[in-house]
Amino acid sequence: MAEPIRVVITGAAGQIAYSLINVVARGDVFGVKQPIILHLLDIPPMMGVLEGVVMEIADCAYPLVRGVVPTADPSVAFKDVDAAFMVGAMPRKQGMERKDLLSANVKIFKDQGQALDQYAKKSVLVLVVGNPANTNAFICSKYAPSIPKENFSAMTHLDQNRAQALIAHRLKVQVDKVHNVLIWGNHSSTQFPDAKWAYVEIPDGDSVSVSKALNDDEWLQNDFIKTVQNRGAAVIAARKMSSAMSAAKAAGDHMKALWQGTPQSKWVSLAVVSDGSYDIPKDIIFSFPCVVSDKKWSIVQDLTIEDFAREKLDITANELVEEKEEALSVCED
Ligand code: NAX
Repeated sequence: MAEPIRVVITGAAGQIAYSLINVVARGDVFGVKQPIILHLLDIPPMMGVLEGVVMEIADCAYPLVRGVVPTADPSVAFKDVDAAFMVGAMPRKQGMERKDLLSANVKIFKDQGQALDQYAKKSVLVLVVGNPANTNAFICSKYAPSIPKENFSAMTHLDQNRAQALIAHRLKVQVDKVHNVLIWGNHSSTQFPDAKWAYVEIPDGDSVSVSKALNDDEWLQNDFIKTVQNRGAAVIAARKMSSAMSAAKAAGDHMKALWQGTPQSKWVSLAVVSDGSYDIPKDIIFSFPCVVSDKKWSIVQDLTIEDFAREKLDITANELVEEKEEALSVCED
């Protein structure tokens, strides 16, 4: 058995963490041969609740969990961590736009970026889930200058899973037969869910493009995009709380892709620092199609961007540039 790795989950007393701890502790993310020490960070008023979560972790009798460190102290939470799930933030309430959340949450990510910089391993892989996720990841990275920018990413995998599931449902195929459905841009309603490069496995072992299999580009360019863009709001309207089980599953999927790599010819949507690919402004955290190997992601290159997609990429990139400016002004206050 390998030496245990240290994994921090922030917002550990919250609803996403309640599902995510199970995903991580079972071995779904780092592998069933990788023991872990769980660091659980929340704010002081939540320590009583966190105590109950720690009791439940013990009661789950997870063989891979070799230690649990519940704390409200970032210097303890981020000490020597190998992977960080940055979930802790104020969740979006019904009727609230993501922009309203920005000023409240960006400061949390400034402080936690500084704590990561000071206490975490330099190789730490940081996944930001708390909203506005892309911009929080930008701020977190900015305030952790000793950790490579490439180690920070934000989650659009939930949007990707939603898009993949929607297409599989429409095609009446099993969800894991659909591949390379992409999310470009911000984890917000400006995101661009893109099925142009997606394909579906067919029974004879071959594959066919989703566009051909569906034969309904009108749906792919309209209702499909809108349904994925607004799925988070639809879940809030129904549940009166934001997505939690599906967010935890997606956070596990995202970190697994980073940690274990992506299979041959399978792409994953990761919101990562832009290097100017596809004429996206440099330095914003933008969701691109990526492949991962040896814990390093690279952006899939040379996809043809037609006018329809160009317009959508520019809308979501512009929103991220604006969010970045707003976040910087909040942090510099
Ligand atoms: P909860 O309110 O259930 O839990 C958040 C937890 O974070 C609370 O226990 C709170 O005390 C804690 N917290 C607040 N400030 C903290 C700090 N400074 N340090 C450590 N912990 C702190 O929210 P939950 O439903 O778990 O959602 C968490 C975040 O995920 C929200 O920002 C939410 O908007 C975001 N989401 C992101 C998604 C994505 O796809 N990127 C989808 C799901 C979700 O909406």
